[in-house]
Amino acid sequence: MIMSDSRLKIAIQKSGRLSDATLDLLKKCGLNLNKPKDRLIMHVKNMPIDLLFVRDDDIPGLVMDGVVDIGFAGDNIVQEVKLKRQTRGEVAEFNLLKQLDYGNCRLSIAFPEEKQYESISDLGGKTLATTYPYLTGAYLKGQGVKAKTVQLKGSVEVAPRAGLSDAICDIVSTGTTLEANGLKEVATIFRSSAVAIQKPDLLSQDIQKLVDRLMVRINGVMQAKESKYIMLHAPKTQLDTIVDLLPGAEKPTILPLAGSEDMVAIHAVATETVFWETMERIKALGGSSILVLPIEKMLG
Ligand code: PRT
Ligand code: ZN
Repeated sequence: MIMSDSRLKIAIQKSGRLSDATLDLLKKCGLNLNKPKDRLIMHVKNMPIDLLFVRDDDIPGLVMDGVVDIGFAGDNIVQEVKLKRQTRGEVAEFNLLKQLDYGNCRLSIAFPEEKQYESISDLGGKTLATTYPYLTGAYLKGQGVKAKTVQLKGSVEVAPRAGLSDAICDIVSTGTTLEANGLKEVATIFRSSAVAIQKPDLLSQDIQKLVDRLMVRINGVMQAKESKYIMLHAPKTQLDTIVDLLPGAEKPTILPLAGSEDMVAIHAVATETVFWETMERIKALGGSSILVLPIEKMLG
């Protein structure tokens, strides 16, 4: 299978932490697709889009070189590749389309628990194992610390115990891996999430239109995830107080309730989390039949 120039080319991680969330997002945007088993390229049936399944490390470069139009990758790997390419004098441009709401993590320096650590200057003359030598090097340089980095593609957390380094700089999400390996997090150097990036060169008009449409849909999916549809019955006397309690709901719909003179129905979209406490307060004000429903898509 080959990729065609008349179709939007998107690179996503083949298998890893970002794969399912990215495929899920694209499906919610209306792309008709199933995860292929061992295929590199997949043609989306209902839209002129081709998906390229690759390793996350390759995605930023494919976008910067214009081999694909768009890529979904962790910002950590995007920034690392950018710094690496800049250092080597290679093409390192891209356009950030959207910071996404998954793949959240941080790149942190961690030190063995039993070793004394006061401040970042304690790293002077030390060796750090990391998958991100450019981001780590830039941070240390910015802090005025002269330390050495050794690049490891995996199992970074075992490097100090294996005698390969004094400390590490690795991706942390819950902190469980550091703890399990007797390491303490001493400095966060970068906060990351998945991002959608676009190649720097101009796209053809049709392809750019498709990208714009996709971005509107991505925004709609992300907005819908944060929002909830609220329906409830409220006494007319408490209407204003109850409407004020609804989080981020601007213009609620107020409807008469059949067979009731003093109660109305309120329908509203809340753009923030609706907490149990809010619902309890509404109930205490005489509200009833309080429903909080998920929203699948939002437009406009
Ligand atoms: O095969 P391929 O090269 O595509 O994948 P990969 O193995 O290099 O990457 P993968 O799938 O592990 O991660 C892809 C992206 O997910 C990363 O570039 C980050 O942007 C993001 N991400 C989010 C994470 C984590 N959370 C994460 N916890 N990437 C890695 N980890 C690892 C970390 O390296 C460490 O080993 O999980 C461990 C720490 O997790 P906690 O929860 O114990 O702190
Ligand atoms: Zn990788």
